Amino acid sequence: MAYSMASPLKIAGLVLAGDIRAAARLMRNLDDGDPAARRVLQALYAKSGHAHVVGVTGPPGSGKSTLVDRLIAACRAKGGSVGVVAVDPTSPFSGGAVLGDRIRMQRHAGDPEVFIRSLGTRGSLGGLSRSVFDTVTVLDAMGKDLVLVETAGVGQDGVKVAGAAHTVLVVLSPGMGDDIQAIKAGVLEIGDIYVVNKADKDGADTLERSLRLGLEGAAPRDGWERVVVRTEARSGKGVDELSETILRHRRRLESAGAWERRSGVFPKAAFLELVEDGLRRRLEGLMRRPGPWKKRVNDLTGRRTDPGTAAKAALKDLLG
Ligand SMILES: Nc1nc2c(ncn2[C@@H]2O[C@H](COP(=O)(O)OP(=O)(O)OP(=O)(O)O)[C@@H](O)[C@H]2O)c(=O)[nH]1
Ligand SMILES: [Mg+2]
Repeated sequence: MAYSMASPLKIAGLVLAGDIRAAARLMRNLDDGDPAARRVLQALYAKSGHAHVVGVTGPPGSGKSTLVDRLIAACRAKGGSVGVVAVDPTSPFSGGAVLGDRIRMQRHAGDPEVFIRSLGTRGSLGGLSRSVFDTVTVLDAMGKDLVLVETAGVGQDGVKVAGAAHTVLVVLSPGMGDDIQAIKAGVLEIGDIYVVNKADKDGADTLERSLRLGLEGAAPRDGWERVVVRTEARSGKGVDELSETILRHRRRLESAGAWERRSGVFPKAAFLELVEDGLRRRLEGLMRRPGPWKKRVNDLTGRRTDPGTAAKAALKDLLG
């Protein structure tokens, strides 16, 4: 339900005080594009910027959610609080049903220090990436020590957000084309930590070798040499080491003076997303109205001008 008269500051206060229902409602209203919810987010923003944001990405079915569930437990065991944003794939091929993530992480449902938000890959106004950015900001402002962002697929919408995290985990598993040709170049660039999950299965050694080979000679990022960690998320084997490696990455960023830079990637990406989104909407409105923009559209549809020329002129009109 959209907000009525309650002041943004009051709602922000409730969320900051740890009111779970107020937080859940805020996230829903942000997804629905409620302008009042946006004002609440603005009021919350100053409290964000403290969480360690960890992106968890990789092909569908590689075990990301199972691993996230284990990482939640590892963080809780040390007394940390956790927020999770899981983008549920709607693809029937992925092995993860729409409610899959919530079910896999169900055992944390009653823990007040854990907040899990699932987002569908469709259905949120203004795009999925924006929704994920907004949700991470709310969780961060709520004071979560660790925010895990699970997005399926490589090179898709949500990866933008996972890639803007402080620490990027790429989760792979054997049996999905284990040789390096199948591991696309982009994958070898995006990650800080490569997880060979389902290490109990045949092909894990081959996958690990291919990964190590692919990462050979890769330039360190922010003073960090990319690492490969083996896990069995289903049994929990290797998860402590992974959890330690995530912390080690954080400490490395801090000691290399790169924490601030990495922290800045996220708001910059969120800004770009909002600007893109706003421009597109503005433009779609203009193109429907009678006037010079409508004429531009007619010239395009009548093939009297080409899209490139029209776009160049349009950008000049919009941005100078
Ligand atoms: N054998 C084995 N199976 C695992 C392991 N980890 C996860 N699985 C199984 O792999 C399947 C997919 O796991 P998920 O955690 O849903 O994978 P996901 O990457 O989140 O999937 P999507 O969100 O659909 O992309 C489930 O049946 C898990 O039980 C593991 O270490 N070994
Ligand atoms: Mg999943």
